[in-house]
Amino acid sequence: MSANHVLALCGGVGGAKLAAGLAAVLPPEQLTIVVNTGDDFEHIGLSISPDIDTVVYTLSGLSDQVRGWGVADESWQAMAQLGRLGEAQWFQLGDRDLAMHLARTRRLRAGETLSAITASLAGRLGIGPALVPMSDDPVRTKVSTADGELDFQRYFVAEQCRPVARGIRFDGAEAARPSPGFAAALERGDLGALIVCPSNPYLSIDPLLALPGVRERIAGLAVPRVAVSPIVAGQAIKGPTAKLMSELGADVDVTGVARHYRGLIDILIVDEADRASAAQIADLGMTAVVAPSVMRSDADRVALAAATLAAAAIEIREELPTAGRE
Ligand code: FO1
Repeated sequence: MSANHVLALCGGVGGAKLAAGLAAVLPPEQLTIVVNTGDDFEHIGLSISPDIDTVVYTLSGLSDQVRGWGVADESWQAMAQLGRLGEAQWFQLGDRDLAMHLARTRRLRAGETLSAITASLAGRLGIGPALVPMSDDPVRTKVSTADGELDFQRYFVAEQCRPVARGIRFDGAEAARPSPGFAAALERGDLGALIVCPSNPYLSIDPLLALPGVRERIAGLAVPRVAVSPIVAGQAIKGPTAKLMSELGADVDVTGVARHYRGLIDILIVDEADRASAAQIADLGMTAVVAPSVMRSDADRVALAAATLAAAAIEIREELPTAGRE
């Protein structure tokens, strides 16, 4: 048995792009994508799993690439009507996107697990690799700020990350179990690599690491463990990563990312712009591998996925899809 299975840990937008690249270059049975559910919440009676949605829409080609979340060619009739009826407007659900939340909510209420529902809905949209929530138990990210503790979506969407963050906790994580798919992937005999996608380390990857046993298991994995830095030249590629890192006292550069993943990661992929940090990353016990890390097109995603897998010594399909979409 060749050890070539790839386990990718992923949050929303940036992580989903690399996950799409990995899905393009690996046979589906060779890839498990585990997604953060710390952002999940209930809104107007519906169960929303934003990072799962972003990964599903990105891998199925349905995502709105400009907005970064939700479905392309969206309309907002239901939301407008809900507004007329006095329902909250701070979190927008498009008409097409609503279908996802309705289907998920109905099935959760009927007693199915989030894992089973995610696998089924992803399959319906033509996604091949295993797509797995980090847990079937509720874990809710809470951000402690100068204005008090905020539920994640209140902090992220309603407050646009404006309050200064003082700390983050993952409510429910101690009692939650890794989902069966996540736990099984960590124990696979044919596991060949762990990839940490360029998601926010604090908001998107830490919730997975907070699940009982996960951090210890990853720390003890004997396969190549590769993270892609979500910080390039001291700036976040997307979202509030840089602001949050600085508020939490971390260095806002690739060394800050390396320090955060110390003991869990062997190789950190950094952009050409951060080549000069290689020695400092080596001091933290990791090898820096330089590869273009800003994904603007489909071809960029494929190229970064190929570079990441090469760093992990995983062979990929010889014929790469190269068609780029800007
Ligand atoms: N992000 C926003 O900034 N505003 C929204 O109204 C919004 C709605 C939304 C609906 C469904 C969904 O799956 C995601 C949505 N997001 C929205 C994105 C999301 O809340 C965040 O980007 C992630 O939680 C962070 O990874």
